[in-house]
Amino acid sequence: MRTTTRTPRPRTPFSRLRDTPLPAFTGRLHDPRTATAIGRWLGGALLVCFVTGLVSHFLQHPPGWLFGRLPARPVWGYRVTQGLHVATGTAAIPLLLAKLWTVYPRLFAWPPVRSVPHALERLSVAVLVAAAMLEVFSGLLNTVQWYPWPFSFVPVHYAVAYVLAGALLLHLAAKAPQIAAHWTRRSPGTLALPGEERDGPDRRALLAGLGVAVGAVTLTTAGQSFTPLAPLDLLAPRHPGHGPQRLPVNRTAAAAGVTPAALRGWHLEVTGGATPLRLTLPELAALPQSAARLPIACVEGWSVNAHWEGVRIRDLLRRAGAPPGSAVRVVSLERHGAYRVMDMGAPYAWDPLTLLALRLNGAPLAPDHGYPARIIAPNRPGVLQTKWVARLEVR
Ligand SMILES: Nc1nc2c(c(=O)[nH]1)N[C@H]1C(S)=C(S)[C@@H](COP(=O)(O)O)O[C@H]1N2
Ligand SMILES: [Mo]
Repeated sequence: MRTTTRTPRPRTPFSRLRDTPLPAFTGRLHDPRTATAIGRWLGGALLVCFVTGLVSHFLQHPPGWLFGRLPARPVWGYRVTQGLHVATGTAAIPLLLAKLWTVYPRLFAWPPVRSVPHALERLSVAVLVAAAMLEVFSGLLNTVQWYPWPFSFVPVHYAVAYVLAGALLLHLAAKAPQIAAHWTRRSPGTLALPGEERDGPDRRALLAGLGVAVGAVTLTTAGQSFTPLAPLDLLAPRHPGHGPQRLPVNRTAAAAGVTPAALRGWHLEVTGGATPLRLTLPELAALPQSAARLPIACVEGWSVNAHWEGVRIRDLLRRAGAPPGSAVRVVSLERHGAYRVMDMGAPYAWDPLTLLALRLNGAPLAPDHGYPARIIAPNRPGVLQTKWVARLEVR
């Protein structure tokens, strides 16, 4: 891009600013065709990210009417939707930066405001850019569990998603004629539209470079949830095989304050049914054991399949005299922490694959994986796979 620092200024109500120099942009790729070509990919990534984000939100925080209706199948459902959420959100970052580079000369358009509709359109673009930047970068920092802001991540990330979706729809409506005009590539022989470069080596190089950047970011991070790419997993915060018992850990026993002293005299209580239970670990291990191959799929984007063994929650519920179809509240012996208490609707609680797991990948649970007992259920976010379980309450 070549930039000069002075451009003649027409007389306008802003002529007080007449002598302020404005940059003039003669770079050939800041045109609507490039903006449209990049916008298509960015729009696709944001659409997938938005839909999978809604899935994640409703699985984690279901409203009352949905609570007992969430499906426990397919077992890998959340693994796929959350893997896509984090992968498309990550890919959106280079796409968004390239899109902003393409259009930023319009920041310096003169006059800055031509009419009331024009002012509103510029305002909506400001909201769009701010929401998009906040959304993708807060999501990126969440994947590394870094929260350098005073607000709580989940409600803000969720609310800004709607602001972004609304601003994006408005933007697409306002730009519909230009998008339609620039959707397809024009071959070198045909006439370019006003203000537009023909597709040539410049644009091809820019778009190819952007494709390489998106591909590189995706290939070096998607392995955290898509196991075939695990050998290329260089930039993701987690590697699927790294951790005790070949499973990553989000919160260690030490971080949760689950010490050997806290575990002394541990037993499981099942309350709220006709025949409340109180079981020691040897008593639990003597009950009929079941096995399940299920993933931990963390909301932060990593996921791994594992082999779990333990007692079916539904067997414990039956023994405790719980009415069929009841829901369960699971309480961890962890004292503080957002994931100490977890509610489970009937479709999960009575599913034959939902276990109070005692063993992982052929050995007793490591302390960091929830020893002596933890929940593992199909098609659920990792945050709800409660570790260090102390009590099940029939609801
Ligand atoms: N009691 C309790 N259970 C918990 C957590 C926690 O902080 N406390 N973290 C959850 C999260 S966010 C995830 S992703 C999984 C991870 O399980 P793992 O550490 O065994 O891989 O445990 C979940 N269970
Ligand atoms: Mo998690």
